[in-house]
Amino acid sequence: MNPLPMDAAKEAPAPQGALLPASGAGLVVVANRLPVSLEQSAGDGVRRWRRSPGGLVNALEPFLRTHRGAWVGWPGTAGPAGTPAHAWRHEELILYPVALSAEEVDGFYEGFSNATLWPLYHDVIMPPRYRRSWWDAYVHVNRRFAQATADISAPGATVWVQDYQLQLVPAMLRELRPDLRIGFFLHIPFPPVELFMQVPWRTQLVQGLLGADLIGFHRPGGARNFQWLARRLAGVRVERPVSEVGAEPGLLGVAEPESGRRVVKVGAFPISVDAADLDRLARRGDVQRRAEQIRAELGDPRKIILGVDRLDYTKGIDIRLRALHELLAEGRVSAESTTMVQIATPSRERVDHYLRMREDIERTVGRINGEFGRVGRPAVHYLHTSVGREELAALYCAADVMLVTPLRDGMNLVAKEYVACRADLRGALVLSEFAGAAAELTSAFQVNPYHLEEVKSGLEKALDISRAEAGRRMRDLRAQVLAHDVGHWARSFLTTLGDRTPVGEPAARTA
Ligand code: ADQ
Repeated sequence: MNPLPMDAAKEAPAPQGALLPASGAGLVVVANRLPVSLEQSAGDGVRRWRRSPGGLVNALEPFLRTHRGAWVGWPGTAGPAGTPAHAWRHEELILYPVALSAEEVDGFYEGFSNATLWPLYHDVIMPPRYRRSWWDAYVHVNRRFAQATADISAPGATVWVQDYQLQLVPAMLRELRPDLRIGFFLHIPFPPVELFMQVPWRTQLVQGLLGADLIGFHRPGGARNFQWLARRLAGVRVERPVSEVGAEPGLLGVAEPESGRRVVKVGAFPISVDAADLDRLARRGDVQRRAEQIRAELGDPRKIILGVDRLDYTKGIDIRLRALHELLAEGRVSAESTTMVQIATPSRERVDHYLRMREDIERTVGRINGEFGRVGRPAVHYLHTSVGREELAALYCAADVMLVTPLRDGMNLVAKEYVACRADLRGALVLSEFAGAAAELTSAFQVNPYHLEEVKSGLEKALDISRAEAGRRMRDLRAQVLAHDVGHWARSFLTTLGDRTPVGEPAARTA
């Protein structure tokens, strides 16, 4: 048995079993977080590691299982610096923790990842902060992730690095293990080139990503921005531009001292949800009954509006509240017949402007309820909490209008989850055109979140939609989401990564 290298080991039962196959893992997912979280059992009060619910781990599970898979990541609690990592098994997954000290969490995670890259990549909605000490922590922690991955990967293994926290890992890993096949996927938007050019360490970031064999983005626009920057900052040749619709990956020729030239593919792979699973869940009798109960608990309003988000300034929660407030004030929506529920998962609570944003949102909710609620009947129900999968599906089923208004979002899975849960073809989706999902969910009521009147009229139309129009729109949305689920996303990324057709020769056609 191997100990957990974190403080958490004191409170969680030690993980069981060992461990990595002697020859190493054949498929390694590298992500900032391990796909488990520490939860306290209501029964015996002991804290245990539980698999985090989530599309990513579910989607990758079949691949991980058939390829001696492992997952490298931070367990989410700060521990002593430099503790040696030990692989451990959780259910069917081999997990390889990278321990981060409190200072590393500050500099790498809360600093460079969440106060520099996150706002920069979301169109500088908040000003990014550029601090040298944060950058140093980012380099250092990326190197630790690269080393951990190099240690556990079998010869010739496939490695899939996830997201903005780990953009230097591909090049660091290639240096340590040139035999590996390395993919990288960015879950957030890739910014316009003018914004990216602000970063003092822009060349290092681009070179870090260029260590991959395949770099994936949600949208072709992000992939094209990256190609431009790679040419400009790293001098690589664009051998095939990313196409407008993103059907075929673009190709970059990177000069290498030994081999002469290495080809890096760059493409768009829009992520999705486990649509069939959600569809099944939402049809279950207990979930349907819970949806009815939610309606009753809300006082059987004629219309329920729902928002579900991590509490983040990119999500535009304030905008939707302002839109509702004005519609109520103008008498275009009545608090007697319409109720809004906003579920906001606590997020990044140690970062200053997240705290301020939370206070602003709560003040606005208070104001709306003060003006339009009555005893036992608030106009907005606001819950600062995370809810379980069944409860979330029931909320989706109960909601007449799903309001998704980010100022910028890589994809936005909530919009797709709502659609996957509406087998009854009822309900309407109001969706920001600045969410990656807008490119696929064209039958939603699309709105510009910077244009308050447009958000208001989108919401009004969605509230007043006829049964026939709702059915027509939802049928279109569901056709898209059910056919392009998260399994499709993972398969297409891994197939493109594994395809070693020499460049210049056509790839084998698939049926
Ligand atoms: P996020 O910014 O976290 O993801 P999103 O895509 O909406 O945003 O995913 C959030 C997930 O958390 C959804 O599965 C949702 O159901 C769940 N969730 C949110 N609030 C919840 C609550 N209160 N209780 C329970 N569950 C809740 C990042 C990018 C996105 C991109 C994804 C995937 O910012 O743009 O779509 O990664 O690539």
